Amino acid sequence: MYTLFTGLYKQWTQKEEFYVIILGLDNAGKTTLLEKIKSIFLGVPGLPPEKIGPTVGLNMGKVDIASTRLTFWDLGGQRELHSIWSKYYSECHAIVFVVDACDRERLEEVKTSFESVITNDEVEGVPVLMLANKQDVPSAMRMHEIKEVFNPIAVQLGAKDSKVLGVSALKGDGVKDAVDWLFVRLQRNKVNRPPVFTA
Ligand SMILES: Nc1nc2c(ncn2[C@@H]2O[C@H](COP(=O)(O)OP(=O)(O)OP(=O)(O)O)[C@@H](O)[C@H]2O)c(=O)[nH]1
Ligand SMILES: [Mg+2]
Repeated sequence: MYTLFTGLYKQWTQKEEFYVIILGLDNAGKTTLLEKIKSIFLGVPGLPPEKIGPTVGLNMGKVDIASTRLTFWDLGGQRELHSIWSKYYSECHAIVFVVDACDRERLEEVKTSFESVITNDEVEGVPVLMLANKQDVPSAMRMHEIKEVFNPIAVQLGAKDSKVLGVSALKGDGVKDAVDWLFVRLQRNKVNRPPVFTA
């Protein structure tokens, strides 16, 4: 009896947890995004932008939506840290790839990096959300420009759920929509990548 009740209690109190990795080149705005997600969904002020430095290891943030927990892993984007990204592929449930839409000079580098992520066998079937960040800057590439560049690559995603959204991680514009998109796709993709359960 004890076991039965314990089991039921656990079932009622446990949350489904999904892991979301945030990737992209250095300076794309990944940590700023994570801080904004935390401030929107946890209702507490995130780290002020001037206190955010380049990420050397990783940052983590947990957000609960209803009975679901989204755990975000923000990984460092400097070139020498890219080899670490793949260690998270087999366990992740979704990928957010952040692009600095103001940085036209590094577009080729971004394309190569994005392509190597999405064509890795270990991310097979994982939803991919590309965020064209820094849309608050007037000179930033707009959505049609970004899509023109990345849609030919995204074709390789095959059956994977994917989307390109414009955001400003700094101001918060589009950030809630981005997390909402992820939430729906994570639920929809449970058969391919089941959640883990957490107390
Ligand atoms: N104007 C503008 N600046 C932004 C935005 N998001 C980030 N930044 C700025 O871009 C710079 C880099 O932001 P980070 O969040 O540290 O970038 P990162 O991708 O985490 O960089 P690494 O940790 O090195 O991989 C900082 O100066 C941010 O204030 C945005 O939406 N708009
Ligand atoms: Mg960072």
